[in-house]
Amino acid sequence: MKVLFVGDIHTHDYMIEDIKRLDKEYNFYRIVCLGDYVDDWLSSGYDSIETLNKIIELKNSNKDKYILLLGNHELSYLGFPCSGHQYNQEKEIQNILLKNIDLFDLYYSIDLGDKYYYCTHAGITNSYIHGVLNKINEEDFYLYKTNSYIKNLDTMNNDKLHSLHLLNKVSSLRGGIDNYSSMVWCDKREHEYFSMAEKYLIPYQIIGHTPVTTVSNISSENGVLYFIDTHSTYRDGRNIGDKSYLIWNDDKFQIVK
Ligand SMILES: [Mn+2]
Repeated sequence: MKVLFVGDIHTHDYMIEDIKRLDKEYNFYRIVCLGDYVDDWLSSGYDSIETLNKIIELKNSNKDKYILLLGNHELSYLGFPCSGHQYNQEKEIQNILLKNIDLFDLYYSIDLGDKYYYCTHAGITNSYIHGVLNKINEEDFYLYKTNSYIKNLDTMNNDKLHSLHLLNKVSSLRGGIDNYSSMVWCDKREHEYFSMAEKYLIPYQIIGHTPVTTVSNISSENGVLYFIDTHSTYRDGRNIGDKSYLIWNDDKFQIVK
């Protein structure tokens, strides 16, 4: 089984060509896009619309193969604006997202080797589990104990438009005032801090959102967190990362271009 993981696209159309090229070469079982399709330092609202339409077209071409997750920049057009928000075309971007909301997910989980990996835009910390996911339904928490947060993730995903406020948790590392960040906002530094301090409740994850110079991971005794946003740029358009992709190739992870 082969799987492609795609980090933040941010209107970079060359990435959609990369996806098609790599799929011809590997014939992936799944292609998981980790969100943030819209908004870039140097792009316009029209670029966001174009990229969004292209990614939706891909999804519609094979709904099982393509997994589209939502990022904080999509949330920006669903009621929680963040930096980079393109006000001129905001209604049009919002309409595209609302019309196609069933094509998007908040998370995706997949069995790779003998490990169960959770993919989200920014990663799920223990703090977010304790602070939000375990509290959605206190009664269920006592009934289901350890796996209630997984059940609540699913509940959120099935009712996305009524769960968006639960994603609006932003720590000071990303300019917010909350004590921890949600799974579309969490900075890599929060994961580094917690993975050293305590065992992760969701120990295997694949994460975008924080730009990295190449696909990299934080591994600890109980798990591995992969960071794959290698395509984001500085404000002036210079690349931060090396534009590499993470793939699962039958029995192991590989980094490809
Ligand atoms: Mn992001």
